[in-house]
Amino acid sequence: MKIFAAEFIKSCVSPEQFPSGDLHEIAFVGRSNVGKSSLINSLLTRRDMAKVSRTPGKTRAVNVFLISTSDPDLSRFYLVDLPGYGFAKVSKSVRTQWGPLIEDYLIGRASLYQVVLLVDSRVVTDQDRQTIAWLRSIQRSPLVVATKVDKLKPSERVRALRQVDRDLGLAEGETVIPYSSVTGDGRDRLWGALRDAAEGRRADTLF
Ligand SMILES: Nc1nc2c(ncn2[C@@H]2O[C@H](COP(=O)(O)OP(=O)(O)OP(=O)(O)O)[C@@H](O)[C@H]2O)c(=O)[nH]1
Ligand SMILES: [Mg+2]
Repeated sequence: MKIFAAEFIKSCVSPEQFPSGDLHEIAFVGRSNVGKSSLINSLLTRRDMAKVSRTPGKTRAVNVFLISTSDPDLSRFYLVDLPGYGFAKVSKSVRTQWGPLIEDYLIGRASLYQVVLLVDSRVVTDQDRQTIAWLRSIQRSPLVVATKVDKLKPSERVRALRQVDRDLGLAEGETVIPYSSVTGDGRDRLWGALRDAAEGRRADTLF
């Protein structure tokens, strides 16, 4: 699959700024600093598409990118980078502004067809567990990606991924996709899963 174009469209701080809903969307959710923006760059093989920072709380708006690829199921779609949750250091007013924006977006967005939840492959937190429970409760069962696997020794990897699976209480048939934005490990698998989801969505619309 070739990525023909990847273009930053806009940064939204209120629902009126969300795109008109003319294309399907894939959104990336996860704790601050878990590696969402890095993963988006790695997935798109673009260095600086989404802004990455060592300081948690870098992404503060709903950032929308327009992607076109050679895959018929993913020929044109929006990729959405959401601000991270669980970053205590941002001011309370900023936090109360973020929460509802993300919640509104995830609950109400008709053109959103796949949520990708990122968790750190080395540690799943209570907030990650609450987030997956909440996503399930609003019928948005996510695709789960375990980030930063390059930080695990090869010998630790299988055990760590099993732990993530257990900690999140994944059901039969739900899997964790290991990913490293440093090595590109997991890129093909994640694209494959996104393609499968898009295919499923097309079948849904047809029947
Ligand atoms: N070793 C390693 N470091 C990573 C990986 N992905 C991200 N990082 C580092 O983790 C830090 C946070 O990455 P970001 O991509 O900005 O994280 P984010 O989830 O977008 O963070 P917020 O925008 O604050 O929500 C940066 O220092 C990255 O370089 C990875 O796969 N491996
Ligand atoms: Mg970010």
